Amino acid sequence: MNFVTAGCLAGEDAASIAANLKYHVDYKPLFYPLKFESKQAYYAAAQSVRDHLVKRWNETFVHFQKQHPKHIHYLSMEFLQGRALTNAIGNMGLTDSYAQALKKLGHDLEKVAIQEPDAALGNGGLGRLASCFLDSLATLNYPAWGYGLRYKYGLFRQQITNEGQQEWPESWLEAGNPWEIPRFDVWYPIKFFGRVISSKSGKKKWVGGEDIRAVAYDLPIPGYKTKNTISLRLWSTTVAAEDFDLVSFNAGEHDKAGRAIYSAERICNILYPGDATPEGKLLRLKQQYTLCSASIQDMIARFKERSGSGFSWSKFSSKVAIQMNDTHPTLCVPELMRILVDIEGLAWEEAWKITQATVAYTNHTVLPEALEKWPLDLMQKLLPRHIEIIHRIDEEFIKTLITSGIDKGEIEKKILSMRVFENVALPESVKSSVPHQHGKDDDEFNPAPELVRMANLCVIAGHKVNGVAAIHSEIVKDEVFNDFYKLWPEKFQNKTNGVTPRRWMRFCNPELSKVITKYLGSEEWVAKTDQLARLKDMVDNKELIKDWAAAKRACKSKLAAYIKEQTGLVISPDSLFDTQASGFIVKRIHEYKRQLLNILGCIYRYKKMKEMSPKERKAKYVNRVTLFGGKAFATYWNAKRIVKLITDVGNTVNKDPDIGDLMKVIIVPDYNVSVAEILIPGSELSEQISTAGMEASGTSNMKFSMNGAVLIGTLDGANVEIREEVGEDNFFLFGAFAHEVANLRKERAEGKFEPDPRFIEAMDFIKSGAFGGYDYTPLLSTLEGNSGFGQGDYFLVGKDFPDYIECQEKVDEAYRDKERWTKMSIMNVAGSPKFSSDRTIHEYANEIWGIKPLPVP
Ligand code: NBG
Repeated sequence: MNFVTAGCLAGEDAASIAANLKYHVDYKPLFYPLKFESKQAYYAAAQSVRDHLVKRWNETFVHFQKQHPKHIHYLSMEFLQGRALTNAIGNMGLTDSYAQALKKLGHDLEKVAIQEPDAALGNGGLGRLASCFLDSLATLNYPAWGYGLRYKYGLFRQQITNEGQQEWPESWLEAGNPWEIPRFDVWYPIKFFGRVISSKSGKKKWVGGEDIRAVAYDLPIPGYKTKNTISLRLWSTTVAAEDFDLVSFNAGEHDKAGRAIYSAERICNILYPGDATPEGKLLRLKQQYTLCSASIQDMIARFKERSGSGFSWSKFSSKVAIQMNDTHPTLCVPELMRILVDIEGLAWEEAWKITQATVAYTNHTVLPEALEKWPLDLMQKLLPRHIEIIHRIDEEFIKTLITSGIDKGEIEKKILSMRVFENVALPESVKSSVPHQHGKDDDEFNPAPELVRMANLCVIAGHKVNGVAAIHSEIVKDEVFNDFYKLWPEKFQNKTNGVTPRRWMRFCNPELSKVITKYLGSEEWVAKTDQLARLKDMVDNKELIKDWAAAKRACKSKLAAYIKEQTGLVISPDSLFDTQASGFIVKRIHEYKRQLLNILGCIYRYKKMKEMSPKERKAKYVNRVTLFGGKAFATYWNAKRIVKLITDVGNTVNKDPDIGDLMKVIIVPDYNVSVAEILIPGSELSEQISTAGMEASGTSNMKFSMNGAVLIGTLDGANVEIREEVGEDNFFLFGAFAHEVANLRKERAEGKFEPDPRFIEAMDFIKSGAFGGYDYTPLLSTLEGNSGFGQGDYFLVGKDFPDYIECQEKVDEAYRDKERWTKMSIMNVAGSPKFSSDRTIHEYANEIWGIKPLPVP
């Protein structure tokens, strides 16, 4: 019997795929068997595609197993994968076959694909970057593993009502996840709490406490136009069967019987559980440790297996590289040390050498308040052996500093700011070498909390430290880690972020992709984005301009239809589509993205329009739809007030008969990867308006630009490099520069800053009740006087406001000239080659990880 034609194994042509789809419908039903609607078709398609993936995934594993190349292991608390179906068949070159096969069965691929829930195991840029990196790693044939946690609930589902935002749990696993391969054969023990015992020989052992298991779930990640298919391994937590308390259960104490199970399972309930309470902090630490411990045990097991008789620890770092995506996976460092020293019996010095040669750290934020610090007592309780190890790392580091030639008068200050611990007494062994110690030992010392600075540990242990855009990496060297930079300049690098052109151009924007392919002559640009630069020479080609504008318009119509479906609002595709949808408004630090500046600009504009005659309005402004996408952290009140303000402004403006199509203000609900895939291609102007120096890089700026949106932005993060690549004339620049910000804040705090009357006018308009009776005082007061973050208007909304609205007037002027605008759009795409994550990954591979491509034959 031929299994391919019988449909058990998938061939690659439409007929055998259709047979395979039928096979999955008939033999692996997930639904009531008499129905075959889009949902059932999606699950059948997903299982069928998975067959193809598993085949490639197995072949890749076998090849890597034999060749034993060096692998990168990318550890991240977040992976924002989005939907898998379109991406998987696109990368494997099976889109047409699947579309035809589904058609044979009465289905439309697009309608089937939107049945898939988003895998939203992340908050924003950091998690989406990790997912783009996996796509590039697979595409470029690099040996790699992604490691994360399998959260039961993704980032919450957002509903927008007249009250603003409401949150609902995102139960993405409710109907199962057809893409994952549960690996019940791959699990590792994870311990919490307990105590450390020493043997006579001084060997340490961590015993007692709570034992759980981390079980692997693998998601195959296919590369584009290659067989190579790597793994994203997500850990789920549970306990061994014997930990179910049968005796209690039978005695009717059901809660007690299940306590151990629930304690283990809740580790993977959600990403970033609230950490205001000690219980919340403990849970987050448990998550971080689970990720690190399970992943490292897994790497070591594989290293041993693949090394066979050639096994030697001296080869570990030539086979294993670990990237810590921000500080969340810092515990990799003491965990690797613990395993090497306590379990494998290596000497401290050798273990430290191996650890340092293995781990590297990426910093994703310059905001000091966002660098993680954990209470020492909590860590001590949860991870007693790791704290001993961290004490030793701290002590050795202080000794290094003392002998590093730092001026005697400076040394104490440097030690206190650079060591791993904060507010912790200095180790006995170094006390005599430090001239005068203020701190713990002074009687009058204020008992500040004892903390573990995760970022310092990362910098001390990592062999490389990188920022994520040129300007950010400079700030990392000059400010955030300046002392470390002076000590170890060779550790510091820049790796400007990138995004995958597969998901973010080719698959989400088939309309524009078709035009690009037509003019470049082939689809090679999808893997080799350098080709896009050739569009520069064609920018005056009238045919191209016409085709380009038509493609953009098709994307806008799609977006307009989506907005109508989601919000009931009708918008005209002839308007300028102006979007701010960058990541999520999480926690107070994200006020730096300044959605408030954008909405205040809308408010000012609306007020001016109302003051004009209809004729004047039409002459001065172009029709514009301002779109917002983003989620406010549930307990971050100011962010929620901003959402409410946008909603209120929309409710007033969108219904105003004087205004009509001149202005619409809309929040696109539940912004996530899939929504972005519609929103970004349909946008013409992208708001990248953070306070200069505060956005590490941004990645939506790259996605918008490579989909032909023109940026209005500050000189911040990757905006700086985007402007260089696309040309000054194709970027609307405004606002204070990063180097001016500190001084401007100082002036503001000293009361020397006189806000522009137009800014006051916009604020007063809100206060007048023009948008309803909601009390916006707490929000508006952050822009005035000394409140909020210590100084009034920390994010310089008032300072940048006049420049911003004047710049928006230039946007209007430019948009009136449709041909000029289209050329700017083309120049943005032509300037985007640098922002492919393929470029970023090559740089990491060559300059940090030392890995080489290994294509599966
Ligand atoms: C974010 C930055 C963005 C950057 C992404 C990816 C965190 C901590 N940082 O500017 O705010 O683009 O990381 O590097 O999420």
